[in-house]
Amino acid sequence: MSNEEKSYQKTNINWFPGHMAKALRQIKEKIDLVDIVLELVDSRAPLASSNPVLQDLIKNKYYLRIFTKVDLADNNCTNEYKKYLKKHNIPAVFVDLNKNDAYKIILNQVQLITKQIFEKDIKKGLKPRTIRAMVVGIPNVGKSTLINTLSKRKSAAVGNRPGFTKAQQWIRCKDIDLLDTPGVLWPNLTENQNGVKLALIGSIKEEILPSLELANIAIEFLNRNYKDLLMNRYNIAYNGDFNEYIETFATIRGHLYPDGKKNIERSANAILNDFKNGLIGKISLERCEVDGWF
Ligand SMILES: Nc1nc2c(ncn2[C@@H]2O[C@H](COP(=O)(O)OP(=O)(O)O)[C@@H](O)[C@H]2O)c(=O)[nH]1
Ligand SMILES: [Mg+2]
Repeated sequence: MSNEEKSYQKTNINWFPGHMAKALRQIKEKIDLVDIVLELVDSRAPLASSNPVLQDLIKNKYYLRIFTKVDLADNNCTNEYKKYLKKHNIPAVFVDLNKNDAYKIILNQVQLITKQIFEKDIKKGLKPRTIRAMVVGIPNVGKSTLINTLSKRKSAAVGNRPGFTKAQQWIRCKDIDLLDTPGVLWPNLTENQNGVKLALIGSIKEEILPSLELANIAIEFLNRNYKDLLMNRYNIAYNGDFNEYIETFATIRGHLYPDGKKNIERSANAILNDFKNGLIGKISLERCEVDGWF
């Protein structure tokens, strides 16, 4: 373990688990090979899904934050983030990775940010080499989707490129080369109910809380902030009593055990799946510079 990791473990963080240390070590080992780090965060909870120590590690590297799943997030919240980032000159893009234009948006921004690296070559009339990037992020934010789609857009002839001794490490795409192992980071679970939010968006296993408790939190949050969406989806009035709500839900859905008893566990999971997959509507769990929303 490096001194840096040790100091992270000592000073910063008691939530810092071993696999996080490993991911950061891998990133550190490879960071010099790339021009830019692409960190994917979930637009529905961009703070909870970003990595708090990544910034320290990548210090002088070019860096782009990619807000994925913007199609699932609340447009009002997304616009607040956009405004904030613009005001503070922080490079970021907001994309639905299932849409084709996402890749153009990302590549354009990457080229813009890394332009300086290649300015000398361009001035000399040389063809600049391909940009090299590293994709990092917590589970389920879209790393594989991004990498798979970019690599499918590969141009037919990718020539031998000098400087790649270990060619197999790289996924060569049309306008960008990606390191083939995405850095899977571990989020900070203890602050600001991050763990609960990340369970709700599907980035960590729900076992952080029993599904009934998690569904209870989801319903109360939705009732507070997205009452109409909640009502539209299930058509059950929420009067503040979750047990009553989930029992009604189980009855309507026919979630029953063979003996006729209500299977409210199944109902809770149905709600959590709907939430995770965006079926209740465009919902954000965090707002920019607004506390107490979740
Ligand atoms: N709606 C939506 N779904 C996405 C988006 N990006 C990824 N997904 C889905 O999210 C899930 C996790 O994506 P994946 O690429 O496996 O995430 P990884 O764990 O970071 O590699 C998959 O079902 C993707 O289809 C997006 O921008 N919008
Ligand atoms: Mg993956």
